[in-house]
Amino acid sequence: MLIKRASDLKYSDITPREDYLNRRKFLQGLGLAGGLAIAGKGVADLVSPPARAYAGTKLSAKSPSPFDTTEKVTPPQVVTTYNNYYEFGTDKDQPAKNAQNFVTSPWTVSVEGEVGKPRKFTMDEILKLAPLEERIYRHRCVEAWSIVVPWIGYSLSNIINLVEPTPKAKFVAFESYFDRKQMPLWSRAGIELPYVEGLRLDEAMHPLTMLSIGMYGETLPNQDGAPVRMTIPWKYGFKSIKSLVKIKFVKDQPPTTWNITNAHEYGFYSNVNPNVDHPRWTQAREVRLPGYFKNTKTLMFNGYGDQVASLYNGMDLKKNY
Ligand SMILES: Nc1nc2c(c(=O)[nH]1)N[C@H]1C(S)=C(S)[C@@H](COP(=O)(O)O)O[C@H]1N2
Ligand SMILES: [Mo]
Repeated sequence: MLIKRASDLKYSDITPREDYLNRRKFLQGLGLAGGLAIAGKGVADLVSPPARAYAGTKLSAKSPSPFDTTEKVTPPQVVTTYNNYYEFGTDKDQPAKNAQNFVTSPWTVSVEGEVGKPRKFTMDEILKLAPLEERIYRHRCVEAWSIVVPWIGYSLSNIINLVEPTPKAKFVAFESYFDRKQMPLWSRAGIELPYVEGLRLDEAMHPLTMLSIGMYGETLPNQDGAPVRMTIPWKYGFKSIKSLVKIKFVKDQPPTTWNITNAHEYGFYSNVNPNVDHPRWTQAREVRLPGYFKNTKTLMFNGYGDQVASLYNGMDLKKNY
């Protein structure tokens, strides 16, 4: 989110990745890839990020899904090493390294607030609550890069229906796990923690709104939000909150991390919208990873307009960004 940078860098979001890849290419060119040891301190670290930066448990899930995009799936090596998870560092390659020992078991998710049947779910209960589905979604970060990921999970509506929201429930507030000890870089994140997000109840009930517990056939790696996260494919990536511990039904629009951090740049809705530029860069195009250039056209609602546009009938989406 580049909150630390004052200057208007059009490709600011891409540069770190280019540097990273060029650095890797350079080292590969020298024949140093594949974990070959060389004298320089820390270099092995740069050349050989593990092919899979996690050891997941296999999950079987129903596929294909009617929600699948037919676009090419992004290699898992990219999705597991190029992350935004500020609690574990603000550089893209930091979460894969710093979240490796993050303890995600035991884990409970508290579902509370304006509901008839509040309760805490263990991960075991969440795993068995509804049939697991694999859904290949486009995922578009507000920084103008995008990936295509086979997530595993199910519609959040399965949980919402179980807890029976009261008529007062108009919004859903989400909260991430936060632990200063396990997340020592927290003080440098530049955002208030715990990370919080929110949806309108009808957005949360939409079948595309997914509670994800895995990807690429396995449980989630820590850096991608283990053990359970949200995936909301028509909104910018920051709405898809990781390592969920609380889901609270509320009357009023809840605060959201990036809106708290910089209300001028990040709104509550944050629907992917090529017609509303970010104050510091265009949103009309994106970099499809692993790529270098913003040469992929960004689609309204990230291409999910047929399914979600009606949620916003009569709303000015330039004002409600
Ligand atoms: N708790 C938490 N959730 C988070 C973030 C974060 O920093 N902390 N980053 C968000 C942003 S900006 C994006 S783009 C996605 C990235 O998900 P990915 O790393 O699995 O691609 O996670 C979102 N969820
Ligand atoms: Mo993002």
